[in-house]
Amino acid sequence: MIRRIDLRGASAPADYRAVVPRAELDVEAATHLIRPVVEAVRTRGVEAVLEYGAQFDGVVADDVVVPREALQTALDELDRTVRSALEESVRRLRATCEAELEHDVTTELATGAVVTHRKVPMGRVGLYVPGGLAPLVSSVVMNVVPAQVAGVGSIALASPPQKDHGGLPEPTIMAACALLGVDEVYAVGGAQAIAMFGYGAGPCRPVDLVTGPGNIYVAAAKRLLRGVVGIDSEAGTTEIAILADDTADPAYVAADLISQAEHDPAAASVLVTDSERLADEVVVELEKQVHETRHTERISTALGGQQSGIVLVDDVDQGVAVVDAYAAEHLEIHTRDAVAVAARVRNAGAIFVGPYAPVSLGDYCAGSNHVLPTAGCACHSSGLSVRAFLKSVHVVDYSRAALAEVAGHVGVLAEAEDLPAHGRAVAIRLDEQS
Ligand code: HSO
Ligand code: ZN
Repeated sequence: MIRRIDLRGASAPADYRAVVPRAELDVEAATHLIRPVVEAVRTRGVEAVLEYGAQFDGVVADDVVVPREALQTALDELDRTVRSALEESVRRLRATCEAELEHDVTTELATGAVVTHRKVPMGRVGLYVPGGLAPLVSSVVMNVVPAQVAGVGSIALASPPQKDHGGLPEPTIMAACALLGVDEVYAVGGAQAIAMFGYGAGPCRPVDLVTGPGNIYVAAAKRLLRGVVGIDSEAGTTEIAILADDTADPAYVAADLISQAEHDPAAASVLVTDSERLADEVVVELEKQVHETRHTERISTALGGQQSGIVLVDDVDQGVAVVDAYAAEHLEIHTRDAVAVAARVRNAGAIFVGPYAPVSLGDYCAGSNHVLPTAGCACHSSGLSVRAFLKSVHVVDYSRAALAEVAGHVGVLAEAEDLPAHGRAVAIRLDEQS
């Protein structure tokens, strides 16, 4: 059911990225498919958004706005245990967000020569929460909490309209919005939601930044819209990689591979191990556990897909090199000295250390964020955090004396670049009074 890739004994390939499992349909290919959607929303606005809602979500509607009363009603009707679990998730995430909140940094380079990096929240952001195969209520928390802690003033949220709910988003998603005080909510999904945020459409004004997870089409829309708006990272179809040695518990490893395969038939579950015995035991466990789950078909498809696999390596050192090349959205470490091994990994969206930190803890209640870079983007992008919602404005404040002190260097560099007017703009200030 899950393929094997044997890298043992092989002279190490120059680049493991070429040999690790990856999906056939990559984000770049998906951009070609959704370009017309983005273009239609840019030129025809909310009319196009509604048409795609009918086409992709099967919901015929004449408005994209979710009424505030519907949000409040959903909260009033929310199961009490779900509400308290959400509150715990919010509490833990808020604690880590507040701890990482960055403050202005002021440097005095000489007397009267001061540069400040002023941290300013984005003015307006668009947060995306997927509906798809599962209503990801937890993604409301993961998007909204860091935005609020950063101090973003205007927050809009979009989630796909649901046929079974009168064309509104999932009730738990609406309830979580009300719980967090987000009242600008749109029943819009997929690439059209990202385009609506980017260009503005009907009642939705354009935003400065779009964040949130989604499927490959959402990730592709973010790639196309980058530049028109800021984006957090390409958080597309979910992935888990597990680096394990012979000390790992095969039942835990299998359960965790299955947990992320549960998201999507295109989800990726990858085990990297130097223990053939563990690999065999994990396969036995997978076969047993997959049949005990609710979404057997979806999970089997994900595990059997070419994006998933068991990679056999000679030792943990080679394993670290392989997972670094793979740059997983989620990486679990089940080895001896897991803390030390985790410290050697550069590329991962989030690392889960040891047997008691499964990815699903991070999905809901660890206090970390589950909006993470996928498809190898973890080598250059980070998971969603307060920092994503802040900009740094450089504020330069020099006195005349401080300017005079460095004026000669400015003049020399201006001449070196054949831009004498640059030099003159400094000299003119000093000439007059000298
Ligand atoms: N594993 C997903 C997030 C999620 N899981 C939400 C359950 N609900 C991507 O990190
Ligand atoms: Zn998950």
